[in-house]
Amino acid sequence: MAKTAKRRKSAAKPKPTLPDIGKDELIKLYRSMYYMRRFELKVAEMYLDLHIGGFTHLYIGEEAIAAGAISILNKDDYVMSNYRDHGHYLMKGGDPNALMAELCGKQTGVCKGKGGSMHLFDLNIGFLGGYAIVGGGLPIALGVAYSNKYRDNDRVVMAFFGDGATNGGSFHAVLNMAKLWALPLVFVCENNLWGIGTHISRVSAVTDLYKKAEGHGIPGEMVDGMDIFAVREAALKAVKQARDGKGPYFIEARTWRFRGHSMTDHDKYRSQEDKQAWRERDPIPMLKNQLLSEAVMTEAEMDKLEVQVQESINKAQDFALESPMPPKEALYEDVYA
Ligand SMILES: Cc1ncc(C[n+]2csc(CCOP(=O)(O)OP(=O)(O)O)c2C)c(N)n1
Repeated sequence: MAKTAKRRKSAAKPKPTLPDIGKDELIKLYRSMYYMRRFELKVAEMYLDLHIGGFTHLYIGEEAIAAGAISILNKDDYVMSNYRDHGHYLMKGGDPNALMAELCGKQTGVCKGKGGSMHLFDLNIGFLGGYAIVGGGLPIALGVAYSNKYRDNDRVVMAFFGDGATNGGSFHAVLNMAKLWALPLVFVCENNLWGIGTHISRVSAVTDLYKKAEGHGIPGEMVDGMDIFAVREAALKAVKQARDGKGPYFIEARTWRFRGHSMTDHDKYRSQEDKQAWRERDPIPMLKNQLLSEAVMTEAEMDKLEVQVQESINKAQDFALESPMPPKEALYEDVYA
C-alpha cells in the first residue's frame, strides 16, 4: 500500500523533459552556454596572471539568459549590453580571438585594444556595446530601435541590463518612449538580485521588476533565468511581438552571478546558503545531464564537444598573447575632436 502511494507520488511529478526543438538546436544551446563558461574561466586565469587589467565583470552563472534569448535573434538584429558583456558578445556571433585580444589590450582586439572588457563594440555583428554606466546603453538601444522602425527594416533590438539599472531615471524615460512609439525593442533584465554588495530589497521599492514595465503599459513576465528553455520561450514571444510592430516587451530573468561583482570583488556580502542553493541550479550541468539522460548525446559525443570548445578557447588565448600591443601612434587614431 505504502509502495503504491509512493509510486503515485513520484508519477505526479514527472522529470522535466527537453523541448521538441530538434537535436541540433539542443546541442547548439548547450555548446553556447558551455563555451561562455569555459571562456570566462580562462579570462579569470588570464586576469590573475596579469595579462588582463582594469575592471572585468564575469557573466558566470547567468549564461542561460544570453544563450536562450540571443539564440533566437536574426543575424541582422541588434544586441545592446552592459559591462557584463562577454557572453552577450560571443552569443551574437563575436570572434573569441578578437575578444580575448581586446581583454589583453592588443591591437587585434574587437576595438583595437582600446575598449577593454566593458567597451566591446562590433557593428558588423549588430553588437552595440559594452557600457560602463549602469543603464547607459538603454537610451542608445531606444535610438537604434527608433531607427529600425523609421527605416521599416524589420530588425529588433534586444537590450540587456541588470536589476540596478531599473532604479535610474533614463530607464523609465526609455520605457515610456519605447511604448509610446511602439518600438521593436525587447528588454531583458538580468535580475541577479544584487548590485555589487547591495541587495535589491534595499534599493528598489518594487522587487518584481517586470511590474515596473507594466507601469509604462509594456507587457512582460518573470522567468527562471537558470532555465534556458524558459528564457528562450519568453524571448520568442517578445521578439515576435516586437517584429510584428506591436511594440516592446519586458523579460525579467531571475538569476545569480556565481562570482563577485568583478574580478576584484571578494564577494563577502552574500550568504553561503544562498550561494550553495543557486549553484545547485547551475544551468550548464543541468542541461548536460538532461542531454545525456534523454540520449540526445552520448558520453563520447559530449566529451568531444567539450574538448573542441576548450581547444578553441586555448587558441584564443594563444592568439591574444601573441598579438602585438597597439603602436604609440594609435593614440591619435579614432579620436573625435
Ligand atoms: C550610473 C551609474 N551609477 C553607478 C555605477 C557604479 N556601479 C557599477 S556596477 C553597479 C551595480 C549595478 O548592478 P546591476 O545593474 O544589478 O547589474 P549587475 O552588476 O548585478 O549585473 C554600480 C552601482 C555606474 N557604473 N553607473
